[in-house]
Amino acid sequence: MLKKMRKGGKCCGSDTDPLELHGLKKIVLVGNPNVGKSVLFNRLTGAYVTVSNYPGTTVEVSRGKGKIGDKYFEVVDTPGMYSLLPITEEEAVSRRLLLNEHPEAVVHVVDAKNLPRMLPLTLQLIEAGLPVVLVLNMMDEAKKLGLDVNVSSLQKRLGVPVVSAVFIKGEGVEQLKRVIKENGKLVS
Ligand SMILES: Nc1nc2c(ncn2[C@@H]2O[C@H](COP(=O)(O)OP(=O)(O)OP(=O)(O)O)[C@@H](O)[C@H]2O)c(=O)[nH]1
Ligand SMILES: [Mg+2]
Repeated sequence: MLKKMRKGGKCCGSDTDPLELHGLKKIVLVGNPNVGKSVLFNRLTGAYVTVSNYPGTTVEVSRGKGKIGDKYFEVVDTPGMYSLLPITEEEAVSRRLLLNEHPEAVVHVVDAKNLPRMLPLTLQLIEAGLPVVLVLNMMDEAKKLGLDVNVSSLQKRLGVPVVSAVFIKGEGVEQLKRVIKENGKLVS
């Protein structure tokens, strides 16, 4: 089932299709549950999004259209996942999305307060050859706890771009867009 929604819940019912996603390159947002993926999705996409069941499943996936520079992208908000080796139906859907939809960028959103728990998935994504950008979200809370994350050292050690963010305040969104634009397809 496909629902085209105007953000805020009302169905758009429009003749022209502001959500033409066909042929656009994809940016896929992944990460553990509750790390801020959907907050980022809302900041990257315009007024219209589609929410549909992933084929053959009851898992809902949101898709919207975002713009970086003068280029439009399809942005995909995936269900929370802990590992690329799926246990839940949600994780299986996220894995299939990542491996089958050939994203231009895979934005791994993590909670900066819990890096040791979050980074194993980053490594799995990198090992799978995906074009990963790591986003350390919730830096506001990490700072309150006195945690100091060395972004450039992490970036060097992982070999992928790392961006710090506070998405509820919009911080980090422009830098993330810049990184995606500059890196093009992020795989070598
Ligand atoms: N303090 C703080 N809270 C944030 C930040 N980003 C998101 N949140 C909050 O974290 C909660 C989870 O955000 P979501 O965007 O729903 O998380 P999600 O990753 O989409 O979660 P799932 O859909 O369950 O996988 C919400 O209450 C947000 O308001 C941030 O940078 N700082
Ligand atoms: Mg979400």
